Amino acid sequence: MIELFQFSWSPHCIVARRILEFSGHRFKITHIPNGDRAQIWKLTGGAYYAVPVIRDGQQVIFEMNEDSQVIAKYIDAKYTLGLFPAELEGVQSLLWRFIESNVEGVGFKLNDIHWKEFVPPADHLRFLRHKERKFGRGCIDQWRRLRPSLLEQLEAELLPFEEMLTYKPFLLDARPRFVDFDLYGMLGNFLFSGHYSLPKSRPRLREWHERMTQIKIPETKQAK
Ligand SMILES: N[C@@H](CCC(=O)N[C@@H](CS)C(=O)NCC(=O)O)C(=O)O
Repeated sequence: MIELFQFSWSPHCIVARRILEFSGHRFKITHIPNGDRAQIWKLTGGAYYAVPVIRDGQQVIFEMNEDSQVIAKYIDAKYTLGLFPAELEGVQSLLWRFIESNVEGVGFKLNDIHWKEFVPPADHLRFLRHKERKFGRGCIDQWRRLRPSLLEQLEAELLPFEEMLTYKPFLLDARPRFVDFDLYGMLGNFLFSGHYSLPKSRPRLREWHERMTQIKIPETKQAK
């Protein structure tokens, strides 16, 4: 059985988790404290400290660089999920770069505004220090002040996806492909605090999100 090492609000972990749920196969979740990656470090023989990581028997799988999708491709190949069809090569790579920069880059700030509600107190110091070392002192207060404009920015970043869903139930096709899960994960991080919903001006995206929350592989078999 695949074991997923994750923390709940991580956008990339939500991608991996939703793909595993979609596969319909049983899997195990192991929660890693955001601020303490010792278990990941040990598991990967000192090669990696980020999440997600998956373990499948003797194999430990993690990303090679910012743009690799090793975990999704591993699960896809193991369970024949059809998330990376050859005819969508390249298009998906371009899209996931956009999704993981433009959508994630705004969504995580909006979620982080509410960090004290979901980061366990024992991890507060490490969480804040990690953010401030990367984004500067007072960054989270600044994002709180910028909340209305960040929401506007996210709405604008989501317009191309709303357009893509005009004639299709999923972003590229009649069934979900990898980029659907990728967008779902980045939005899952934005929505994690429970303080937001998807913009009303993006009704097709809202319906897609409902579909993406429920869908399992057997339902997609007709739409190969
Ligand atoms: N490209 C990687 C990115 C993974 C990543 O950035 N994970 C974050 C959590 S969402 C992380 O663990 N970052 C390192 C850290 O927080 O120290 C993937 O798709 O898995």
